[in-house]
Amino acid sequence: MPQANRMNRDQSDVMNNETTAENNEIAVNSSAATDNGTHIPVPHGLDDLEVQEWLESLDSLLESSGPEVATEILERLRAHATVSGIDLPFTANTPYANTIPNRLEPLFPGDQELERRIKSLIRWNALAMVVRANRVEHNIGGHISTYASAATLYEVGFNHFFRARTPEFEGDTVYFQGHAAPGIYARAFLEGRISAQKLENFRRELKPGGGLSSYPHPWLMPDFWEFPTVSMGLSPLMAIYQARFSRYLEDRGLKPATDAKIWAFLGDGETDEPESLGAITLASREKLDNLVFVVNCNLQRLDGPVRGNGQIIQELESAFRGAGWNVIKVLWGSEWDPILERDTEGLLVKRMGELVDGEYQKLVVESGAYVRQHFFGSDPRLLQLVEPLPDEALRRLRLGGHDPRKVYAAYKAAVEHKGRPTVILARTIKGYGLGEAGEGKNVTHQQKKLNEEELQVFRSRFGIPLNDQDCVEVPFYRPAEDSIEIQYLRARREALGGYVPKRSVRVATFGCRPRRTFQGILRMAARAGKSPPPWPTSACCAKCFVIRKSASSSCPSFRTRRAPSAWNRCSAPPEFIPAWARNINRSTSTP
Ligand SMILES: Cc1ncc(C[n+]2csc(CCOP(=O)(O)OP(=O)(O)O)c2C)c(N)n1
Repeated sequence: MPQANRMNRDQSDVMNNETTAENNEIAVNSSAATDNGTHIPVPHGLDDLEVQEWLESLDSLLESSGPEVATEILERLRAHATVSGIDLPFTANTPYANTIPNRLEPLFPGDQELERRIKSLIRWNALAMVVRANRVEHNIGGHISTYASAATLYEVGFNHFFRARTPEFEGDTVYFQGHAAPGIYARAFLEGRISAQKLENFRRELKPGGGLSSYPHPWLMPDFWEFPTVSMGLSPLMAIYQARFSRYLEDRGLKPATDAKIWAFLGDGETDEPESLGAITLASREKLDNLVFVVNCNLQRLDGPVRGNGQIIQELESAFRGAGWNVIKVLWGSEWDPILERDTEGLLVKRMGELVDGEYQKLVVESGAYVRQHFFGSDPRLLQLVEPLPDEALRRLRLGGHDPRKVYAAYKAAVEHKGRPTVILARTIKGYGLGEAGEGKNVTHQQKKLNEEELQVFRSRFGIPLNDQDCVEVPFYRPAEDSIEIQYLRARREALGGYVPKRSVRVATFGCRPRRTFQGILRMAARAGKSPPPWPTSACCAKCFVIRKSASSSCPSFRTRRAPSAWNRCSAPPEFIPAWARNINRSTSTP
């Protein structure tokens, strides 16, 4: 097929938001003008003007009636097309574009510049922790690149979304991607919750003064981590069941209904673990709108691309949409918006969807001139769109997962979404900011040491106030307690109820039964001699259970509905008391 024809078919694909079926015949409108080589004939005699009119009428509908009405009309058109005999090809994919367009983005509520400075300090300390540990002990391990790619995804969460547990509110539950742990420690260091000594002993918890575990684990750090999230695949599966259990407790009146969310952060490579996607249909079947997945799509895993010859983001989108999830793609940063705006023909979005991940990874490590030639250069009209931009600006076109405004918009839409769980597919660069030391490179996952020059480049890029000499020592850096950064960071956490992650144990305790309670059983067991049968143990347990049910001094199980007065003596925190019991808590009436 000649290039010109292929392009026109592609263009109509974008309009349809579909992949054109292979058997769709393309009739070339040979009479269409080819002015300066950019006007290309379109199929079935449809000309550009007609396409433009359809697009404009959709735009005006959007403007006058909003996205809900526009969606309804498109759905009706689709249904009408089907009954009219048009065999629309099936696709679970939307174009390779942001789900939330620029014009529907909410205002970013924070101080973006200040948040960037805080994030830069966290980046530096996370890197310093791994580099220092590996200087002291060769091959101690740890990961720099995972957090480097996910920093914005976490910081927007910490500054605006993750609510801590308070006496009044159960708090959000956050499953952190295990390999991003250095960044979470580095934030806790700025918050004043983890000492420099502990950072120094990363991965060496038994050193004098204590250290930090490689990955999240409540056994190893019982006051900090709430869940283990490595091996990969654990957190998505646990998050689904956590969200479901939360709803179970609410539906049975065992805890008050709240809008608390369960967040799970995972890597795109991690989604290949069978546990990761194994229960996603359960989440949609149960309508778990208290659940948000954030997939950090840096397109890489251990030593290469997740899908060199395909598109992991599109693949995940169809898997999650097919399973009934709300999918939000955050692919392109704000710098792309004016270019997209100039592109009235949808050519850029089409082009974005053409590249496979291996090609995108190549663009990440190349110059702006290369991006111009090999990405925009596929069509003279695309080249025209970026003509005013210098090469350096093309190299610096950010991806969506590194843009706080885009990430904020996605998180806000996710927490407000009703009736379905949400997955956010955020595109990032693995090793973001490492430059020659590993930004977007296949080796980046294993990067644990940086040379002097690489450290200085990183320091300068993120504006860390260390001179050339000091910076090669990779010291931990924390601004003064009264600095604007620390004040801001503390204020944000205060507004969200406190620090996260933080593990606190709240188990209702049961008093010890007096020995005489079990006297009869013990006497009979004694008669059995040295090796009593197993029944005395179970008899003791049964006795405890009976006592618990009658709630003489413990929490009744919810089956004690017939004995509500038991709740009067219950020492459980109020949110554990069922709604029906709370109402009658001070009365003696039976519900
Ligand atoms: C079950 C399991 N298999 C393999 C590993 C080894 N491993 C550690 S990190 C990693 C790649 C992670 O890739 P991805 O999920 O894309 O995260 P990224 O670091 O790129 O953000 C692998 C395979 C593991 N930790 N757990």
